[in-house]
Amino acid sequence: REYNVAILGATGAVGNRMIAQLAQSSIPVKTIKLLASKRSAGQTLAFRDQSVVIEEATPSSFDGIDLVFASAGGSVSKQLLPEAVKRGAVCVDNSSAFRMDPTVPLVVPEVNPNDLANHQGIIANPNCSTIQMVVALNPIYRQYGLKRVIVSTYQAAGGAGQSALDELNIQSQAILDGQTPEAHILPVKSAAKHYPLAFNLIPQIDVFDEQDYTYEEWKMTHETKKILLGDPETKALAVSATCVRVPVPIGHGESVYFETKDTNVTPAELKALLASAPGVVLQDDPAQQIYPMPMNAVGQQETYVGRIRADLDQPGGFHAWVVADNLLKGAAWNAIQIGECLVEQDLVHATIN
Ligand code: A2P
Ligand code: 11C
Repeated sequence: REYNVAILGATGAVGNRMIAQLAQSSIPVKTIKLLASKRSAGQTLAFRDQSVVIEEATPSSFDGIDLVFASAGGSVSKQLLPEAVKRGAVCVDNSSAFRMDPTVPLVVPEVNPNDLANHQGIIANPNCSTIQMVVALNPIYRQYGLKRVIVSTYQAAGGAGQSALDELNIQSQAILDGQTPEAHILPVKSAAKHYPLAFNLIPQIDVFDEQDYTYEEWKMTHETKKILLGDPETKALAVSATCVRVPVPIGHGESVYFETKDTNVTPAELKALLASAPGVVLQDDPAQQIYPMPMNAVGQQETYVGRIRADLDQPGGFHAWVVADNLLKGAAWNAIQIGECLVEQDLVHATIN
């Protein structure tokens, strides 16, 4: 079987990469439709050797479409994906709009591919910082059990979209030219205040909740629990996060502290486990200064793990450093990989509600 595929948000930082990842994937594509806002309609983008005219996304854009990959923001997904499902399409959505819906599987193919079987037309792609962390933690969780995770993130500008990437470049040049940089995008476009990211760190990603966590931090807690344990509210695993934007274009880094239930496990055993874990590349040789870095992860589909060491005081406590291309494994590649799983499991079909 071949599929009529649409990419919603095709002109964005993630959408662009969805086109490239789809082109290399095992998904048999019969036709491709590239959708964006009215602003981009009429422009062209390449899919393989084909030049495709971008169309404005409307409900009728999804007539005859089998499979949709969406990355045009939560409000566009909320408005258009139910329309696509009504027309018989299966949608993989990169926004946070549906992730906590109990009827929507939240999937990282290395971790919980079996959750796809119960989809009702929409599958959610997790947040980028959650994805790379669970790829690294899942083998440890399955083998040794996990009690607690405390993560501090070092998140690249590209996570906030093409406009944030562009602004980082402009600000960096302005500072090098001796000018005062302007800031309009970060930490949150709609917020009252904006701060330059160039030559700076911003400890705010997304808006704050009533407990003074940012929504990005909230997502890491609840998405990790839903993916690993099937319940976003479970107390069986403690997860807390501090998320920081750093002036790196692409590639999120994470300092992950975790406590295993089995307190006899050694760093050598964790390294051996991760060396053969799906989607993981172990880069851990302090003597040779081998460890993961964002610039080496750019353009790669894998999650890189290193700096594994035992906590000095807490039995069963460990530290690790986890890096991935947030726009690929954290977004476009994970979404296309979900598409490959849907095709392999013959799950690209309209649902009966
Ligand atoms: P456009 O380029 O036409 O604005 P990013 O995450 O890099 O900012 O990209 C956002 C993506 O979402 C872009 O492809 C953008 O298209 C698309 N988009 C924004 N608003 C809409 C909309 N109302 N309908 C369809 N696509 C949209
Ligand atoms: C960032 N993690 O780096 C965000 C981007 O929920 O999919 C992705 C937000 C999301 O800014």
